[in-house]
Amino acid sequence: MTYVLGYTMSAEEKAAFPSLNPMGRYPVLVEEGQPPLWEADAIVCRLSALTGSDFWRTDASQPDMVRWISWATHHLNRAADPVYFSRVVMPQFTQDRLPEAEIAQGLADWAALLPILDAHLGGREWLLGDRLSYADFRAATALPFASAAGLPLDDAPNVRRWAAQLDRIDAWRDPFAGI
Ligand SMILES: N[C@@H](CCC(=O)N[C@@H](CS)C(=O)NCC(=O)O)C(=O)O
Repeated sequence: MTYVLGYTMSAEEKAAFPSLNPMGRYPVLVEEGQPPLWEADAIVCRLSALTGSDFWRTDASQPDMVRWISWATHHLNRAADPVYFSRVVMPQFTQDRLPEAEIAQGLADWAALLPILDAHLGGREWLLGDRLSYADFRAATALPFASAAGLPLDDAPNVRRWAAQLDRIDAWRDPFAGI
């Protein structure tokens, strides 16, 4: 049996976690006869192979996909993180906020990076062309929270169009439906 441990874990599953993931984090993919697989990107890669999907590309577009995953992880999402964390997450449990300089740096980086994404999406339906891939999900990680976090999209019409496209995917728009 194959299953992904995540937000719906029982207390018993959580208690077993240290042996499944030395990071103590989820998700973790558990497959019979295989060591537990942790890190979301690796899990998507494996699930895509198991289901015969090209959501994780294995063809000539694979380097392009990895490029956007890497760029989003190391640049765009890193810029958005402190802004989102301080303005959306922290208010839910504390009066504290991240230092204003950290927010300002995140916003400046976001403003500098977003045009790169917007230019690439001009004339392309998805990041890799005409079909959705995991790169779209990774690069769009901050978009569902952009408005609440005050991450501007005003000068990025292609990004807004692409975000609206993603929102038409049920599992993207409401990932916790039914949980
Ligand atoms: N780089 C890891 C991040 C994993 C991670 O930070 N997961 C969060 C949930 S999204 C977590 O387990 N946090 C600890 C907790 O909530 O107890 C990945 O991509 O899987």
